[in-house]
Amino acid sequence: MSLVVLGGSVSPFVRKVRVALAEKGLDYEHEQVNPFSPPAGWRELSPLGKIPAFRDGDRVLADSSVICAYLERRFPQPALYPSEAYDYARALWFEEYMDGGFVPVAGTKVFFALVLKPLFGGKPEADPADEAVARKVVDEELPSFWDYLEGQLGDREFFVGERLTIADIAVASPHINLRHAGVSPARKRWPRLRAFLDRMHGRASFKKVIDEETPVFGKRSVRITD
Ligand SMILES: N[C@@H](CCC(=O)N[C@@H](CS)C(=O)NCC(=O)O)C(=O)O
Repeated sequence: MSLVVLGGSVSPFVRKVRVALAEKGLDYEHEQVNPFSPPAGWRELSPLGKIPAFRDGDRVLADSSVICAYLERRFPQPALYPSEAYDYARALWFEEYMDGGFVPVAGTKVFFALVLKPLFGGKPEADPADEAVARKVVDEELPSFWDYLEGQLGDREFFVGERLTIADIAVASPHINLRHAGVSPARKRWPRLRAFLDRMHGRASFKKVIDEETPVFGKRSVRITD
């Protein structure tokens, strides 16, 4: 068996696949691919040009949600998707809420501006104008996502059912990008969500990727939330 994840570690979508593989106890190879300067033939692996792509022997797939769904059928245990119909759909909903709703806001307007842009530009700090925009997004756009997540989680340990699902992985993954940018949901206002993130980021599957990424991406000196 040879499983290969292709895509830069810092992508929340690549991370989602890597954490799912780790939670299933699967070994895999990881090839770093920058979607903005991809290797020759990249579109044959990823027709939309995005990361991640995935290889299982001579089978090729793209899109983190598709890859995770494939992994679930191919390696059913431990299950990362609930079996009950409504719970299953709810888990998919949280995955979509994060991938399609949260990441476009948090990833581009905060993480890219505060971390990747200065890093690629060889600058020690973010551009003050970008930082001002990021602060505004953190103050005005992210709270409604965090309010929703806090309410949906309630007093439970996981977002859907009694054990870890793809919903939890999808919620926790892009919050690592925010963490690299010095941003987290404030403990006082979103205590359950923040405790959930602490629990998730402390799991071996997440800790491994965090330990790998933090020396490269987590060097910001400015923290814009507590
Ligand atoms: N729905 C896709 C989204 C993947 C995605 O947007 N990846 C970003 C990096 S985080 C990318 O490859 N961007 C390059 C581009 O849009 O050309 C998934 O879940 O895999």
